[in-house]
Amino acid sequence: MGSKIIYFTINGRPEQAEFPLDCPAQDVKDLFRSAAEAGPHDILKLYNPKGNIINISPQLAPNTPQSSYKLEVVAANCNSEPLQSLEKKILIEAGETPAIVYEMKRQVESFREKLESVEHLSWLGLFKELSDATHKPSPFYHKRTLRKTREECEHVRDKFIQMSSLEVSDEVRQYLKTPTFDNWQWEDAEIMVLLQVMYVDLDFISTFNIELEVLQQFLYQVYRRYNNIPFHNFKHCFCVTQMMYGLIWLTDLRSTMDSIDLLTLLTSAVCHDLDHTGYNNAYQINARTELALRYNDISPLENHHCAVAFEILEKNESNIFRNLSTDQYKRIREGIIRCILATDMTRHNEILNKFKSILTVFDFSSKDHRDVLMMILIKVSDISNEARPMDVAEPWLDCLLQEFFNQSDMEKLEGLPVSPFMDRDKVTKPSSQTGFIRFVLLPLFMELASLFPCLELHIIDPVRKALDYYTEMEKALERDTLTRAQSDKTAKSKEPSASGSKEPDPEAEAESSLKPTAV
Ligand code: BYE
Ligand code: ZN
Repeated sequence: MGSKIIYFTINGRPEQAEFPLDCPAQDVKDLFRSAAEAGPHDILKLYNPKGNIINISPQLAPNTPQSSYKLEVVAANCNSEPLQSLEKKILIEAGETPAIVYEMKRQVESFREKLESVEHLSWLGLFKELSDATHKPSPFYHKRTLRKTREECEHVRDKFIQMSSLEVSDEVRQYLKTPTFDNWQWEDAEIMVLLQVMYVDLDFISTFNIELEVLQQFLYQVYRRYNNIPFHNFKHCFCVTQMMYGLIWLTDLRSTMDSIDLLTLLTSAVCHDLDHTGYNNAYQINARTELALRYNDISPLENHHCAVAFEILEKNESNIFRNLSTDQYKRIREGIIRCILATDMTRHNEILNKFKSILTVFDFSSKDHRDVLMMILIKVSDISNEARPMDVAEPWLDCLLQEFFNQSDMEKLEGLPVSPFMDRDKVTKPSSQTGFIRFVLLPLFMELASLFPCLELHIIDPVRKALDYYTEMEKALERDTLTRAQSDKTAKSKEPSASGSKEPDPEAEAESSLKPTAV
């Protein structure tokens, strides 16, 4: 039988471990324990390059020195002072330490660990990776890392300008019109070129007399004002815009709507999440943020995205509408505001019901009807990840849950209400997604497909596949939880005083990748 080599670093020092493929689990753990020079009561944490904690087990995926794991030791016996003296007092009075004190100690310990290890809480100044002498904790740490730096922006802008003079192939131009497009293959500067291609290929440049430098400046300002957050970032902006672009071609919207409507749709998609900070409206309102205050709790985020859009469009050098007539500009501004405000999911039923009520008599010559359709189109594009191929869609769900979990962590820390669907202790990938697809996505998509039957194939079928996929994953997860509970029971009955080994059963690890990513 062969052996396996695992590359990892400990305190920045590269190490490699070799063990036979049939090595017992305990031996593998001991191997890492000695590499870390850790004591028997220390806790070992192994991270993959993505920053997720992974199990130390014989099933560890082999890696290369370039994708090495990171091993960390956490001393287990650094109890907090007040608890220790409390424990002593109780010990004197009660004779033995009650279980509840142990439980309390465990909770304090796990909370401390979280404060020290969760990067997005690093502005608290407790984050391990930053707690060297050079790092000055600041309450603005989060604000500083949220925004893109000037260097980053200018680098991407220069690359974009350089690339935009190159010809984009017909093959890519066609691929860009389909919902199967894979956003993960393209870097930000390339994405900006692709956005430019969309404006060109819909003939907006000639129809509205848009100068190429103005379009480029506009796209650059948009890029700059999407923040570095897990989900509502520039790549999300691109995906939503690209889905809108795909829908325009698939439904042959150019034959039923005028260019102003199409320009409104595409530009609304581009701008619809500008300067999102990763915290939703409920948070804005509960935390009484500046945005909630400014917009009186009425769609604070969407109002802000829209205001930032027109801040960019107010500048002559980035105003792609600067050659439009006053009337045209008025119409497009009204349309963009309507579309972006329609992306507030608390208005979902209101908008869907309005669409349903006009569907049977839908008339493209009615402005009211077209306005509702445009709101539906941006809503569909906005939440359409699951209409994409599985390997494109699934990472987006990980990103979304990570952003949600970051928010709920902050809410817990600030004592604000926590939405159950954002709570990492309550939500799993499949449980959240099956409900969402059944009750939100499919009902919405099916109404649109009843107006445009060709969409059945392009967006409904993949969503149905995704539902099957997550339903299977949910079942597997349930089985996994059951076996885990059973093997826990047998382990306890075999060895009543088994101490310490809290690591999960390595046999259950095969399925553990189905659980939501630990963040
Ligand atoms: C929505 C609202 C705000 C931000 F947890 C994002 F189950 C979304 F609710 N989107 N966009 C795409 C989604 C998706 N929400 C969900 N699934 C998506 O695919 C469900 C969520 C994971 C949860 Cl609706
Ligand atoms: Zn969005």
